[in-house]
Amino acid sequence: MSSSALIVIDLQNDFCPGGRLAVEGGHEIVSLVNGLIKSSDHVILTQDWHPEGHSSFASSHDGREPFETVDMDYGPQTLWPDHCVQGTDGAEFHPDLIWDSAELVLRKGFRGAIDSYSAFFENDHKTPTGLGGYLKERGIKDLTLVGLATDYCVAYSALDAVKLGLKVAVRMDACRAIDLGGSLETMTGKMRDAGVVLK
Ligand code: VGL
Ligand code: ZN
Repeated sequence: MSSSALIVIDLQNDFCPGGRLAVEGGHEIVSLVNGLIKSSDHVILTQDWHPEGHSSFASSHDGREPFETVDMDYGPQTLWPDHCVQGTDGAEFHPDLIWDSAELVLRKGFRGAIDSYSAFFENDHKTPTGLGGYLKERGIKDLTLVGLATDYCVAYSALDAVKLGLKVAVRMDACRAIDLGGSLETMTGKMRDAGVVLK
């Protein structure tokens, strides 16, 4: 029998107000997400987990500022303020998130030379995180995604999940966006076109 899972994307301190890459209203989704965690059969969390000096940090590129784009071997990469550094408070989950029932915490973005927005593939769109295989082995075919940020890690995860043949819904009310240069509209359109159910 196939089953379904809730995937909570990057609901971490650095993406909430007061954090180093704060998403407007990021903290507002916590109680809604807690309710969804309670009513889900299986819960998986992702955790953005960068080493110090990560290549996605503007501070690692001379003369570059956060939110500029650079060309990496694997394609264009937006530069970010330092965030979610391994072992720091900013990388912890929001303190009000009740995630005891989570069956898997998947860390991503831990390789210095490459970023990973998606929970399934790093930003070269080739290197797997292992999540696809994990879900396959467990017979989980149906996903609901929530978390931060709608237009980056949530959207890239949703699009990859569809490519892997999974049935995917995004609870937009339990997500918040960075919205850089129209990215929310662009990525919402891409999700809709790909067959992601936007709730
Ligand atoms: C994210 C930018 C950089 C996200 C992670 O979780 O959406 N965005 N790292
Ligand atoms: Zn990151």
